[in-house]
Amino acid sequence: MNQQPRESGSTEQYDVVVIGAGVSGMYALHHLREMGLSVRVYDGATDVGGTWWYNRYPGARVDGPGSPFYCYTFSEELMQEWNWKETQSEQSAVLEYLEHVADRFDLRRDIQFETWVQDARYDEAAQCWTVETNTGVRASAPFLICAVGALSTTNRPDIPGIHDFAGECYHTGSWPHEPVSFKGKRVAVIGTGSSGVQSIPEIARKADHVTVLQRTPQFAFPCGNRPVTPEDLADARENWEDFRAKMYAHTAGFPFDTHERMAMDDTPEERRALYEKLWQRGSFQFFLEGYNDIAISEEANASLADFVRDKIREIVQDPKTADKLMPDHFVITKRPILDNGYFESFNRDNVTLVDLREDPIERFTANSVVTRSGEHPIDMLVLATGFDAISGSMLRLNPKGRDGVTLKERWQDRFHNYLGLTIGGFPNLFMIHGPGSPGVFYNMPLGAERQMDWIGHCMRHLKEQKLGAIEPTADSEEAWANEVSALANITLFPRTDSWWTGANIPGKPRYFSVYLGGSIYYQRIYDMADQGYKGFVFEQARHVDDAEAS
Ligand code: N01
Repeated sequence: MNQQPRESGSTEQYDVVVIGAGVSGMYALHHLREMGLSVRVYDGATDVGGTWWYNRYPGARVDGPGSPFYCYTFSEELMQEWNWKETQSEQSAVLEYLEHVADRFDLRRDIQFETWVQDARYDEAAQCWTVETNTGVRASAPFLICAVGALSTTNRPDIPGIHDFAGECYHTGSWPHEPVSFKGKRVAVIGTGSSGVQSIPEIARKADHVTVLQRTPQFAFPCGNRPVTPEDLADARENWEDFRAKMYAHTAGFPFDTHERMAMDDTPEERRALYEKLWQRGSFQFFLEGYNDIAISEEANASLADFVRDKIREIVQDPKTADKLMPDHFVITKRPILDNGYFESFNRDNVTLVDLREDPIERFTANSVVTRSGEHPIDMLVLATGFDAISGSMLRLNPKGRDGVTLKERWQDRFHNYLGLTIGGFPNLFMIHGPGSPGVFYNMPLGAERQMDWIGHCMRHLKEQKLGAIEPTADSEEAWANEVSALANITLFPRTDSWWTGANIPGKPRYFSVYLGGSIYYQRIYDMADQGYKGFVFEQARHVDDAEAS
């Protein structure tokens, strides 16, 4: 294959088109170039970073198990030379790392920024995808990789009068690049998920007044940010091979030991002592080093939920406000949140909590939000209302597959896919972190690498066998859907409304679409490949001469 793009009429020709230059698209580009392929990446932003380019709201930082293991693993040199400063890195630090990766591997020369792919359609006769962009570019390639992000398409609630609001209005997921000043302003924040919980304490420190508009009270755990010490870095560097092997083996892709103990194996005193220790430590240790049945057993779940509710009561001084902040769903069945002084914010004089369950928003005016109990004058509205997650960015792209069938048509009732990578009727299209993959339940840079490595493996297979197209059968999609659901149904996750179940987007198919098998997933997808790509159908290459020439 050829690394040089070719021109055919006004259509640029590549071996692969990649949509998205975030964490996944950047690795896809690097890996495909290493395979000797010509690649073009399109991204609407002005630079690399994806979610880390867009989510620059105050307080944004890594809210999972953090540095130095939220990173790429494909290059040992990259690991050895990068100095992570904090365990829960700020957004700017993660973006700096990704910019460094782009520099180091000279990625930008094959990325076209400020370019939205508006149309992607499959040409059955030519066995290729053609994309058209808002800048008038038209490009074709046998393969299309959608690295469009699991948390990229913002959810903007359609509340009466919201477009009449004349003050400043920002969504946390597409925060301005220019500094936003809160000084002397009355700010309303809608949303108390990760973005709201991270930003509210920061905004409260600067604004005149903050009105928090809360629909669902949330469990949040101490962020536990601490410096990455020279000793931590030296340990990771010296033992990198061991750490990497552990990351590959761990269910969520981090180099930690999995704990086998169940909550009811311990006495109430022992449980409380463990929860207290983990609370003091902070970060995701609660879930990684706590009991292994919190997401499965109602009793175990209640023991942790009660502990966190007690903590909220201890922190929040006004009992009425504390009552409104009490979560009543199964703990961790909404994405766990790490906070940096969120509950403490409600002890400030300049923060008011509005419980939308008893006092819903009725409308916005030019300068206020009106809830059932009355009017709250505001100068700024912050929408921390999340994303049309997991499937939303694929649907926004809405590729057209065989017979011109759109993805919106194909995904009307559920997000049909096989192995979380491919979709029937959409040959040679691959998703990274799409529905049906471990995606958002896994270390995302590592997951992107592992999925992309499999996609590369699959492309090599097609070339070696002189095959022109691959897609899954309807039966294999159904079997995969059953496997995804069977795993989810062991847990309490499907029993809570969350962005994992699509409940945050009106009209979205409501089911838990993430594959919960963790690292087993990567074994499963290679098993399928070893069995001759079981579950897929192929077409012979119709343009063997072209394929040979390229
Ligand atoms: O979004 P969310 P997020 N009226 O969907 C509320 C990742 N992340 O941006 O719970 C009123 O969690 C909604 O209420 P409810 C992380 O994985 C990573 O905070 O649906 N309220 C909820 O409170 C995270 O989980 C980082 O009832 C409305 C909030 O808005 C994911 O992104 C940082 C509403 C949305 O919470 C999403 O987090 C931040 C309406 N009409 C996020 N519509 C990192 O640092 C929605 N809400 C890596």
